[in-house]
Amino acid sequence: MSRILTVAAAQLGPIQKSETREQVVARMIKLMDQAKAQQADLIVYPELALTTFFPRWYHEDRAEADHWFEASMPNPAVQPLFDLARHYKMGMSFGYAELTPEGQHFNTSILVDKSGAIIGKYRKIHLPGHVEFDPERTHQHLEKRYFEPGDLGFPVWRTMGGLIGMCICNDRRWPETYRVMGLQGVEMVLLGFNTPSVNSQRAGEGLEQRLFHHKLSLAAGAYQNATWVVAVAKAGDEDGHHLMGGTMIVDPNGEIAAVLDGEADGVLVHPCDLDATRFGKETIFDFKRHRRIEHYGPITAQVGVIEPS
Ligand code: ING
Repeated sequence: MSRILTVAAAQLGPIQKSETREQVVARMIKLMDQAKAQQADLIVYPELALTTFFPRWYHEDRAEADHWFEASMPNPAVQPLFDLARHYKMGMSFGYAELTPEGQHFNTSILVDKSGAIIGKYRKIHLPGHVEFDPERTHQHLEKRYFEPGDLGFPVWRTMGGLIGMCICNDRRWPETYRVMGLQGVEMVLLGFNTPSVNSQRAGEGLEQRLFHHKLSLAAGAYQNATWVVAVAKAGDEDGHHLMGGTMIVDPNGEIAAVLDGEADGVLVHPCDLDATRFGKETIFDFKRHRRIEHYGPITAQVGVIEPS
């Protein structure tokens, strides 16, 4: 049996500080048209898809960064995207900076079903980087300054004929991310990312090693939880700061099924058989048969390392 979900990974090239939401949405609509032409059921856009990766810019007063945030979703700037997705009967996911009515700031992604309804929301839990300006770094990565850790956990939703979850960028490096969704039976994890091509604290770590760790993290998460992983980049040079590409779709065996080359706007469409997750979930990663939770206590009992005395 096959349950095919045809997914379009919609990579965005660079978004400059000067670009408006309307200009970005117009680019996203062009990608949705391309996805429709290839019969995609679901389109996945990157992390912070509506703006430049603004956590690279330091503001003494954090409120000066609030203009990068969306105070409502949908809103007039993105409404054309929702309207077209509903017209195309296409599911959609994208990331954006969320400012809640209570004044909380999250790095968020949403899942929109084929009727255009927002059925899922995820708020980034693993925030990388730092809070204060760090002169030692070649560039700033101030996600801990501008966002709070997510407060929604790692949910999975039954939609589009399968079990779909989301995470965001740095989350993909943490096995707990995938396992919590794996324990809900996830069959496809959607994640957007904005990854600087160089390590701000280790000049020697460049694009090649960054891409290696990216693929390693996706393949491990997919294989160890028998799930598809759809990873979508915002890439290219944003105001002199380079973000890597690496948009790809990884199958439930941890194999890379499809890759999009380059750093420009583009769609990567692949028919994902959700039933390809069954073998792994029913054999080597049949959690209920193999896991030994009586030995896993430290994973949730402690945050950092406690070395033996
Ligand atoms: N970006 C990077 C990422 O996790 C990073 C930050 C890069 C952390 C490399 C560690 C190593 O891909 C975001 N936005 O999380």
